Amino acid sequence: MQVVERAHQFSHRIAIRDKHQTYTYQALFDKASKIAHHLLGNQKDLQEARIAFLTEASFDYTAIQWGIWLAGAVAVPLCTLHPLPALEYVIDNAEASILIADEINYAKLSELATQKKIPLFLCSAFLKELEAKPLPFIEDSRRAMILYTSGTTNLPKGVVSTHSNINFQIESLVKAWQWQKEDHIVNVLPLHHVHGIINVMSSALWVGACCQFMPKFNPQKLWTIFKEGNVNLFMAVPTIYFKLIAFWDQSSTEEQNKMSKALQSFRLMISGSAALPVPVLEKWQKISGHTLLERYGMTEIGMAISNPYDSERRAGHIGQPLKGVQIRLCNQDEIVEKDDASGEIQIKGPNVFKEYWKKPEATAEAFTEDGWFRSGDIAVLNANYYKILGRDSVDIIKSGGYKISALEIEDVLRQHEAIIDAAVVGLSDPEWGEKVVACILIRKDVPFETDAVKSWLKQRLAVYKIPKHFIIRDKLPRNVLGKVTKKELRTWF
Ligand code: MLC
Ligand code: AMP
Repeated sequence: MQVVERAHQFSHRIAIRDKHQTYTYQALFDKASKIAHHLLGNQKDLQEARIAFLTEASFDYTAIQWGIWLAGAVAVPLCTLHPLPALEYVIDNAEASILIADEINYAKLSELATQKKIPLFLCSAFLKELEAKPLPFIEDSRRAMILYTSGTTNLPKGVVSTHSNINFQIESLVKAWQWQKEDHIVNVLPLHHVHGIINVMSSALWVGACCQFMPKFNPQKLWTIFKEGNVNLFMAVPTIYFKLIAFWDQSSTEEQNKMSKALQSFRLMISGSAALPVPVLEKWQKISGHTLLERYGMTEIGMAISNPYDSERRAGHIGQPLKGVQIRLCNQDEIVEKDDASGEIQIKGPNVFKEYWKKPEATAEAFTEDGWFRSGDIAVLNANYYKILGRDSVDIIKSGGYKISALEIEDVLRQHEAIIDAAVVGLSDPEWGEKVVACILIRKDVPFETDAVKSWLKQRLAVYKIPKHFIIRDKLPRNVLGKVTKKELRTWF
């Protein structure tokens, strides 16, 4: 919880700018303490109770996260894009005992909260002054946050990080990317994943910098913010750079000049969460004069590998291990010793998560016998720089930076009355990195209409998981064991 404790060093500096106003570190800490007192009620320490919260990216989001930590509880940020069944899954799985929502999202949770008899607080309820009692002392080894991530199982798993994991994850980035209190970053990323939470928001707040929230990414509005001249640091997924480039391309020459000029004063621009295509890096270089710094991470480990801040940033490569993080490549349990030979990236270090929530078997499977975390990403070491080659599972798709499980989508598709069977794959795509597509087998006696199926899916899955294309076939490609051969399926599209 060092990020919260450090706030006292920067009391009068601006911590957050959201759509309403700016807030100092003092205001942030005061609000967080007030929330902690409300949550504690008569208790001395919430003892790692899970508190799930649904708010847009704002001052309230940060104050709630800090308030939960100050009260000794575990923060479970919910995704504002999720439909009710997906939110319910997280709330149930995390066994949340308290829910919090802002005004925009309160109605979405209220029926669920009543049904489950879980108290639901509205952010504004925390305004009332309460008697300030001492707050609990929180050991760094305690659980701090659960983020849900899709994997090779059909339902997302809760990744539990301790305070000590989070402290390390933030501090390693602060050092590697030379964060300074004069920095001002605009955060356009969702706040239920490490990229937005750790790399952007928490790193800024660690050093006394300003984090400006833009809750819904919009290329035009983001270019306007860049042109205002306050922001000097930016981090995003490759799809966002792709969309910024598309907007720049369709602007007038005069406007393009203004946009490019605005980027000249930036200190640093970073890309991650998915492979940065070299043409995007090169085009951004032309537009902005900046070579994007590409880095590699994962919900379970925060960031692990990064191109250097002040020496060569190599296109198509993710760089070198961050200080204090150990990396090795393994091929079928053999450690890869030779350059140019590929293997799975395995990670060890204080950044690595504690466990998958209530899933001891999945946790054990995720580690080797000698304690290295298996990422599932295949890489090679090329003259001192790691390069990602792919993933060991065809069932994991990365679209616009979101990790998506093909199995989860297939399971939901099979529940549709017109669908007998389904297989989902990711197709390489310049905008999204990978695009979700589905091959389905349909019943002859039930009418089938793609748009209707998409609307039906939107009630059950986050919008970014909805397949962009469907093809209808009589059978799926299968191997002799009856398993769908997804590599072959890809060629059908
Ligand atoms: C939106 N859409 C997507 C999508 N996002 N489709 C596929 N993949 C996505 N990621 C669809 C919508 O469903 C909609 O479809 C259409 O695109 C327009 O929606 P939108 O909401 O206007 O899109 P936009 O705001 O432009 O969103 C794009 C985006 C967003 C790139 C800003 O996807 C995003 O915020 N991605 C970041 C995810 C992230 O933070 N990942 C980090 C995970 S942590 P339709 O059909 O309705 O028009 C991690 C570790 C690490 O990976 O290393 O960092
Ligand atoms: P998530 O589980 O959402 O945290 O996503 C983590 C995954 O994103 C990693 O396992 C990688 O597959 C992918 N990823 C993150 N950064 C990069 C990168 N720079 N290049 C390629 N893949 C990346």
